[in-house]
Amino acid sequence: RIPQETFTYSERDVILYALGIGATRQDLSLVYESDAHFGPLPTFGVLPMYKMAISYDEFLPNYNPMKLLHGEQFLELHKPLPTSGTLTTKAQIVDVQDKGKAAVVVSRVACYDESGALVLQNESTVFIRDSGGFSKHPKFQAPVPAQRNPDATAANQPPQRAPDAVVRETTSENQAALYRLSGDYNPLHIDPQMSSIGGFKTPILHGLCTFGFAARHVMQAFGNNDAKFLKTIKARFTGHVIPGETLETQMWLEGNKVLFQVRVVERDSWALQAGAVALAVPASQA
Ligand code: HDC
Repeated sequence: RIPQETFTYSERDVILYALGIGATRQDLSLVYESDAHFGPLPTFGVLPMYKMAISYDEFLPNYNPMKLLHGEQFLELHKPLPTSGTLTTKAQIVDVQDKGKAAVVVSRVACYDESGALVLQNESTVFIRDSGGFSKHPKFQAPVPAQRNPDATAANQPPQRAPDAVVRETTSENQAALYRLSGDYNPLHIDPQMSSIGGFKTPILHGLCTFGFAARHVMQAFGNNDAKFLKTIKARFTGHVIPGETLETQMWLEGNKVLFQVRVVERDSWALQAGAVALAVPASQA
């Protein structure tokens, strides 16, 4: 277990996050505190995770933070997020897997409001290159993985038909420089000297920034920007994004889910796959 933390945020943080994931001055409900519908996008709920510090070097061999990539993200919302407030976060390691060349670690952060009610839960998977092989150690004991919500591990294979909705948006060359102010100060996203240790000549975009773009696209296309629309959201990061590249979110409405994936247009490569939003309120294709 990792110690309990608190996460306090203001309307300013809500606006900064929205700008970080590509909202503009026209998205008044996301960037203007006096708008009648002002409030955080549901994916604002990933931010308390950044306060938790896992000492990977205590249990992984050969750990180098520049070799860590965000692999997957799952967010489950139990209550709408207020426009400001304090959440208490409790974190735990859910699973550690040896992938041979890499280690995969899944951690969970649950957030409670001041009344003690569960507001949201995050599960974050990191993929740490060159940190695998530890299961061959004679003293290694495989951890018992914690139970997970089936939405967190769903394959979310999109159907064969053409997408029901597609949104294309070009990120800014300063996207990562702006997004990091929401709490992920990892040098991989800003410092070319550090990112090149991780194999990227140019610093790459935060996975959760791409995740936020995609969530905003799904909310626009199917959710009428209603924050209550989203119950859970999950995705796997399958390729990096360079700030300034164009993201194309492809979406399919399938029962109570919107399946989605994100393509980098310039390189025709996947950034995010196996994505799904489980709906709390029925979709109305906007
Ligand atoms: O998919 C490859 C890749 O490059 N993905 C993109 C990664 C990326 O750009 N992420 C976003 C930017 S990094 C970031 O935002 C960091 C951030 O600052 C800090 C994280 C914050 C966390 C929250 C705070 C707590 C790559 C390299 C990930 C994998 O590709 P390959 O090496 O080709 O893997 P492959 O051979 O296909 O598979 C090997 C085994 O690993 C599993 N796997 C693959 N991709 C995974 C993954 N598991 C989880 N997540 C992924 N994305 C495969 O299933 C396979 O397992 P098995 O052998 O058991 O089938």
